[in-house]
Amino acid sequence: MQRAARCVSTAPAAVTTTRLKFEAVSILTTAVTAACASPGPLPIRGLETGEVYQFGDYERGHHLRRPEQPVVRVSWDQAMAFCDWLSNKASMRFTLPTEAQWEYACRSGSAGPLWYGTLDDDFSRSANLSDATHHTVDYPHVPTSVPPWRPADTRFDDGWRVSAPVGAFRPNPWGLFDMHGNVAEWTRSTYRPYPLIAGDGQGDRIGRKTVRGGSWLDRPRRARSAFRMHYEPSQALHDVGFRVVCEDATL
Ligand SMILES: [Ca+2]
Ligand SMILES: [Ca+2]
Repeated sequence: MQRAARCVSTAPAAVTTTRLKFEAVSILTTAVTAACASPGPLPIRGLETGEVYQFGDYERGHHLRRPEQPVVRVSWDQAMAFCDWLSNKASMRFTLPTEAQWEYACRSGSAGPLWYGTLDDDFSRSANLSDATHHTVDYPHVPTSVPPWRPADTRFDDGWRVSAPVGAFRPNPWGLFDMHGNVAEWTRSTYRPYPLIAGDGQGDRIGRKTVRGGSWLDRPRRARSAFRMHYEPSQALHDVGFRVVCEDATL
C-alpha cells in the first residue's frame, strides 16, 4: 500500500489523511471480511430506500456500499480488527484516532462549531449533511410529501441523500475530507463525561465508544467539531464508518 499523502502531527500520533482513507476504504469490503474471523463477514446489505429506511436485501433503495463510498455497518470491534490487520500488512502501527485526536484534526485550527463556519453557513460544498436533497423522495410507490420526522436543514442542498463518494466535498484547511458529515466515525475512545482523562484511547472493549462528526443523516448541529455520539462496540450502524491513524514515527 502507499503511504499517506498528508499527515497532521499530534503527540504522540500522526493523524492520517484522506489518501490513506481512500485506500483503506477501497480494500475494506474484502479486507475486513478476511481480517475478521470474529465476529464474521460483513453483512451484505447495501440498499436503503429513499423514503422509509429499510435494510433488507430485497428492498430497492440507495446503495451504501459502492466501492467509492465510505464503509458503513462496521462495528468498533471490526474497525479495530481491521486496524490490526492493516498494521500487520503494512508493518506500521495503525489504529483508530482517539476522540481528542479526531477533534483536533477536525477543527484544523478553528474555534467555531464547524471548521467552515457557523451552524447557519451554507454547507453544500463543505459537508454532506441532512439537506434539501435528503428531504426529497424519488421512490415511486410512496407519496412525495416530506415526512415531518426526518430532520433536515432544507436551506441548503448538498446534492446527496445518503453517503457521497469519499472526497466529494472541500477538505478542511489541513487537507482532511469529510470530517463533518458523510458518515460519522468511530474513535478509539471509550465514552466518558468530560473532562477526558489520561488513557481515554486505550482501545479496551469495556464501555460504549465515542463516534464523531455526524453523517448524511444529521443536521449541522449534530455534526459539530465538539458533538459526541456513542454506541456499543458491537453495533454496526448504517451511517457510521471509520478512518485510521498511523502511529509510525517515521511518517
Ligand atoms: Ca446530504
Ligand atoms: Ca465523516
